[in-house]
Amino acid sequence: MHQFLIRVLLAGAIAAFASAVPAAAPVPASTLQLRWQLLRNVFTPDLPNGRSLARLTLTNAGSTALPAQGWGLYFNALEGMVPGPVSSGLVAEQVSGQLFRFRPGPAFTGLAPGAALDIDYYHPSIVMKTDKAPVGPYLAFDNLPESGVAIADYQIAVMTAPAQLDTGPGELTPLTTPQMLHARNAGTADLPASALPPVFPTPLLHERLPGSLRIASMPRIDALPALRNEAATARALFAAHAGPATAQSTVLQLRIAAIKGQASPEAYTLVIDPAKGIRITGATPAGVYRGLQSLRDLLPLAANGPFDLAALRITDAPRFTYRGFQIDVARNFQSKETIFRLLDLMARYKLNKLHFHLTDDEGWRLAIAGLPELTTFGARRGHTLSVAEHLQPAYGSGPSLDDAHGSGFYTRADYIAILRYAAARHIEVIPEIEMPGHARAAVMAMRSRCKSDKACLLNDPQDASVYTSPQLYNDHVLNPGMPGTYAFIERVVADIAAMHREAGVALHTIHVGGDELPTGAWEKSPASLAMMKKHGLATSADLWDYFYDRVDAILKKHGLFASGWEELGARKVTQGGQSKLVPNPVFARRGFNVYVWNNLGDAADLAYRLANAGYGTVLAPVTNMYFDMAYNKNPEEPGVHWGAYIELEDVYNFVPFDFAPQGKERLTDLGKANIRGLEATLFTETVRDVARMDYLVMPRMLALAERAWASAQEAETGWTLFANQLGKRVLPRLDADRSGIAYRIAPPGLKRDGGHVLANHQLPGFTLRYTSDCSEPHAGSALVTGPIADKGIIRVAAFASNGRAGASSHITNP
Ligand code: TNX
Repeated sequence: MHQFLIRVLLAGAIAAFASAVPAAAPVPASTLQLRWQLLRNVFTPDLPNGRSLARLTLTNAGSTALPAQGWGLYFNALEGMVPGPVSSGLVAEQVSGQLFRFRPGPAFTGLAPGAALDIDYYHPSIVMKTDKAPVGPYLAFDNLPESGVAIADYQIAVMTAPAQLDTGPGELTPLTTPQMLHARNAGTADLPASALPPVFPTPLLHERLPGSLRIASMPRIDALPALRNEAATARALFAAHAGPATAQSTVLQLRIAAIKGQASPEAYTLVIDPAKGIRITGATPAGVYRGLQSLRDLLPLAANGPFDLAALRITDAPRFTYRGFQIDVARNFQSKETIFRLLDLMARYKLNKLHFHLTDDEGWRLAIAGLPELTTFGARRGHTLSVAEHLQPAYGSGPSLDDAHGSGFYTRADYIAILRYAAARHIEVIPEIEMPGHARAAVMAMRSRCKSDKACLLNDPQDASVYTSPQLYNDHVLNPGMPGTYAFIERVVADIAAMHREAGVALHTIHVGGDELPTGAWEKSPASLAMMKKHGLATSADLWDYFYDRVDAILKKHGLFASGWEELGARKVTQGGQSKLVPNPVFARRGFNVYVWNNLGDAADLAYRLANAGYGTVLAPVTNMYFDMAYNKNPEEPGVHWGAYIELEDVYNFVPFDFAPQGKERLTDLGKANIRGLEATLFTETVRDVARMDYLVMPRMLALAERAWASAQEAETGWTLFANQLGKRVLPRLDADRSGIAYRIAPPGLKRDGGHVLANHQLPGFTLRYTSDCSEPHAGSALVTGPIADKGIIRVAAFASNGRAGASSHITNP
């Protein structure tokens, strides 16, 4: 027999034996300890932007040696690591995407009980954020290839030393210091409450009228049956404030009528009349609902007993018809309850579109009738080398299939419940099905379903194309040459439409992805090439048009228009040797909505060019609206930063009709009419729990809401008003309502002045407390009431109205 064959048979026999007799893992992972630290950033002529040398220290705290061979230490890392031999005789390997492992090399001799191992390795770029450190570490042994055990005792050290913080001469952004914050905050005047608009977001028109209305009990709600939902909302608003309605109760009238001078279906008027009670008139039920959110803002923060509402009249309508928030539930799954919580928050601030990023490479999160593998396979992550039954761990979900963010999906009933919950708040859910890139979960799930049935596959098994996605995949794209691709999209679209019908909630569009198809994809796929030949297509770009033409036809059949990322309306062309995005004439004026995230470099005006070319355009610029970006460069600030650092001010200062730099294309009148509105996104690579979501989303969502709802205003006085509104009205109300939203409380600004320390805050209205004994300020620490004369390390933190503290700042007062 051929020697090679013998070896294969032998290996097979050993594998069969190994799986028949489950061996025990030689070292329990519970006795291993892992620590991560950044050693230093390294700059070389060939890598002028630098890379980071990091160290993982593995300590064996058990009584059994970790053997010289036969195991792997697995983890996820956002930008991966440099593969190849590392210190201590180990070898770094990419398993798939951003799943990496260290394996013992031939020289490794094992790790004895009590011994520690330093694993020094390189990250391919600079690690400024601990979020780029390895996450979800676990150990797997070769004799149990399908099971892994989490290393629970894992700690990541924050970077503080100069060698860790040096980002090289090419990187100009400094770390944010208390002095910088002080200078920035100093421009914000403290306004009296009487100067603030009565409700948030700032309404179009408001006027005080003489007198006030006394509320002593639940108002009697006078509304037609068509406003049953809004009447229930109204009752809930007063439930915390007033006893049961009586014959003497004031009246709250809810009406539908045209609002003079306002074309928006969300326009409303709200009148507090001392004689006639409260009246909210909406152009539609949505207008009434928005008016009720304004009424909530007028109620006292906490009431026991009667209270007075100042007489006033508000006439209000949104600036933009599209005021959206995108949540990615693919990377890290978020429960139905978390989505409800998000919808409640959006509704409060009059946002009206939930862009639901339901699928991506690392997860398919919606049950689709007749395609169970999408969720049995595509919605589950856990350690596996065979990838036969589910996906591998990602973003720190670890080896267990039970991780609540790695595994999970919405059943049909869950999705319908979410649609109805949103509809009751007049929020439209726009489901997104990612394609042709960002589709690995679907590709793998369908591969397991289709087995040898080639007509049902989404990928071409003969595809020899060479490409890499930003998440380091090369097997994650739908193939436009495979018939299964279109059958699949048809089935998914039909079932989503069916779910919306079942929910009684209209579906107008599906977001069909389009972002980041890597260069090189499809190019060496026989199926794609055959499709191109058949239809006389010359390039991959033509094949792209063919693909989306067919997707559009599927959507149209169901009465839907296409939405997608900017790539849906932009083509990559080469001009003067440079690759550039230009509006694609093929799909302009087809009724597509494009979501433009790229406003970097050459694409700074891409949104305007697309709008001018006839595309409905949603502005979601990465430099202002990507809430997965960290607030600033400081290592302890969570999030990523590939596009920008985004402070609250940066979201607020986004000027929708004039954000492209000088010399770039400006909006034409037609283009302006094509701007549908604004959207902020939360991609969730670093968002594994609700507290992190709150921190990244809030209060930045408030700046989005103000920009998207309120009419355009003067930027400078605008910020001062906005900051005062947040600090004195909006956030205290969120606290008083026991929303549980743990929004970010900015660290205070500090500076030395003479022998004193001056402290201020981003949001006037927050309480500042300090210590001078190195301890963290707490609710009992001294109040900052003026210049601080104490000496030593002065540490100051801001406190919300419910006593919750933000991160502290400190400065030395010698
Ligand atoms: C880019 S911009 C992506 C997402 C990532 C995000 C992380 C766009 C439409 N796609 O796949 O999650 O960056 O910031």
